[in-house]
Amino acid sequence: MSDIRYDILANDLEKQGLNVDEIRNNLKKQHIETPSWGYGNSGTRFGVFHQEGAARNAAERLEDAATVHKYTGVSPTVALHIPWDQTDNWDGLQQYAAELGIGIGAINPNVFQDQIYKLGSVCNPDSSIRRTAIDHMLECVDIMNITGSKDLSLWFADGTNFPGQGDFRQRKHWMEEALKEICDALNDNQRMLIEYKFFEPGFYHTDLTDWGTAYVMAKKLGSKAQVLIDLGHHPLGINIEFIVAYLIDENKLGGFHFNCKKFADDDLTVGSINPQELFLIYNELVAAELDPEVETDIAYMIDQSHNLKPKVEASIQSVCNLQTAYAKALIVDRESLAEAQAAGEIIDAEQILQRAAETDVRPLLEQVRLEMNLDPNPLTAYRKSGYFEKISKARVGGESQGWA
Ligand code: PSV
Ligand code: MN
Repeated sequence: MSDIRYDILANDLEKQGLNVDEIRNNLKKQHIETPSWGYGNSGTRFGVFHQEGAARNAAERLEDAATVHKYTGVSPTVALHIPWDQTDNWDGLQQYAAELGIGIGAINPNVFQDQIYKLGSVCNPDSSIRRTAIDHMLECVDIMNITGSKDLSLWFADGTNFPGQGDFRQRKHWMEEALKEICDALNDNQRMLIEYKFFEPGFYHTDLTDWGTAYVMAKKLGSKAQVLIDLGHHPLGINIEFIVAYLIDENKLGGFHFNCKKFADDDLTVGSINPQELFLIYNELVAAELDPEVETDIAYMIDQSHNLKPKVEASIQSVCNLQTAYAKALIVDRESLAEAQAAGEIIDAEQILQRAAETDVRPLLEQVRLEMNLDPNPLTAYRKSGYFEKISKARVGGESQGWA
């Protein structure tokens, strides 16, 4: 039986000519990958705040990811970071994930934390360090072959901090050579996602500084390489939704790392400060998804470490924010929008987007969750479940694998 609030909303959407059954189906098919590093202790460059119940190893991180999926129903995979999630038994870890009802998603090499990477990884002036970095990424491809992962998600801290420190063109060539070698090791069902970052830890320049530099690499490498947009890695004024549309049109948008550019990196909850921006990003994604001429294969992943909020709760909250943005984008009256755009009716076009953005989609999401046999309110259900109390008691002491 449906809620009266849902009936009123569905009725209103049908009147706009929208197909509500299809919208609910799309919402059920949404897939948001959570990061293993969002469940263990982590921090900023200034310090790490340890949390009660934080996952100490890869197996515990899988348990937390499975819990987030249990309450949201749309986060069936978890991304791993190597060596933070290193194990000598990949088959066993893969099997444990399956037992928990989730899968292992993107593999993220780590070529930024070891002491040897002080002056960079694949653009390091020392060829033996460049080799070590490439070998680590090739080892990650071997891991992908065991875990069945499709995406190798690459982020490089490479850059310089001082004028004259490096030769830009030389470094570009080193980057190209490294990416080519890794790309060649991928099979036809695998791809590399190239992340860019505007600044940090290189504050003078970064070797992959924006979507353009990542795009050039992906274009040269061919169909196995695409660009990954991490929302946190942009200058504040940038129009991310435009980048989304542009890369989709070039068939080069491969993935997302959701967080927020206000924080410049991984730790601010997606959609918490600027839900309108997130809606406009999803508006472009849905426009492409509904366009029969466009083919997309985008990995939607969260990249947040949650160093202040309780981790599982913050992950559930983030997934729910992404469901809200997607739902709002799905209810945009696209026919009327196209008409208003063609007629140059700016106010009407903007109002059409606003109508969707201002709609309270909670009854729609609650209905979808009920149909998926889930509690309509994932966060409340999780809080009542006793999971946090259980992990707080169980995860005391012992070795911690990972960042901190
Ligand atoms: C780097 O800032 C980044 O966005 C990359 O995706 C890393 O793999 C991730 O954060 C975790 O530190
Ligand atoms: Mn990222």
